[in-house]
Amino acid sequence: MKIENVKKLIDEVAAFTAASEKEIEEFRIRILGSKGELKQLFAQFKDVDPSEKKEYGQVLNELKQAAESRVAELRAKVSSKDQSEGESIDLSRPVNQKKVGSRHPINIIRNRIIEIFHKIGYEVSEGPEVEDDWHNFTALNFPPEHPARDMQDTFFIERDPDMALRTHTSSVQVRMMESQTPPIRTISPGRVYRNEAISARAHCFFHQVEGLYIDKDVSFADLRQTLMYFAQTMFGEDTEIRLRPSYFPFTEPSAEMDVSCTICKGDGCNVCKYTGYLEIMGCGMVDPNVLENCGIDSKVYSGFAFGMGVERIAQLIYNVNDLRLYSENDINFLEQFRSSI
Ligand code: 2NL
Repeated sequence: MKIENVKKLIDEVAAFTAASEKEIEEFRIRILGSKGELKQLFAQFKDVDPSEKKEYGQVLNELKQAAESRVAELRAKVSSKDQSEGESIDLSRPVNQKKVGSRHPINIIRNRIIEIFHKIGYEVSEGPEVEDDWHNFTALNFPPEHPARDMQDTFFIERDPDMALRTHTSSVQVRMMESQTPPIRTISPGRVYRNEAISARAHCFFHQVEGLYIDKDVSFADLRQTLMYFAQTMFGEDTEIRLRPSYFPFTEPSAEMDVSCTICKGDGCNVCKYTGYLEIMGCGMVDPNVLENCGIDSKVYSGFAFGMGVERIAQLIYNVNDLRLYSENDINFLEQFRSSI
């Protein structure tokens, strides 16, 4: 073996690079292993010309050192690379969060209304959206020629003119009165339908919550107090209410309830049209005819009822100025509403 060749091998060892532990180990075995090149070169030592023995011995030792330090160097490089890859994971970074949906504003407000009445003993009742004439109109004292019975106002079912999409959830309360004996305290939330052209202020469906309380000696004062509790819980303790005479076929006397304006607190602004008040629901004492129609003795029992549009309440709480937003599934609109209920 020529000394030149050993020197070439040293250069080769110095230039060797590897990216993995496996490659480094193969290299180590090739040069430094028990059957490796260094071993073979040492074995040839005895055949070297005595004049060259000293230099030959030196270059072999050089080769051994060069190979050992190159292996050590490369190992350090590979393991530090592994480590730095570990460090590049930022453990404090938040995980990709699953997007949690938000409740629909109509749902949030409906649930709040239900909760407020639940606290004073009202239970939730539900019923069909496709209703017969009796439960939607006749039992509720609608005269035969009442305009609500007109095709212009109500969606009738073509196959069966006795059936229509309910125009209010009073139909649910008729069912409650027919099937239960007083005292009855019930709240009926649900979707109702009216045959209207769709605009910012009108829609062909909306959501109602109606309430009904039937017992002995229920008075208009009880109605007023119940609605005051509702208004102050919903809109704030300093809210004032106002009852104005009105008319519904199913209540007598009937009234509209206004609350002091949630924006200007009664001073006058463009939301309340400078009246200081906002109309939020209709109410009244249940007409004795309605009680009798539902099998309740009107000489023993009396009651009050009220009905409100959920969209209207939501409009006041959230300042929504276009009813269509509630049913267009616009994600930018819907994502603004966060609620625990
Ligand atoms: C409104 C007005 C109202 C009722 C609903 C009712 C139910 C029965 C008997 C008598 Cl079973 N009345 N409900 C009473 C007065 C008004 O709703 O403007 N709703 C959006």
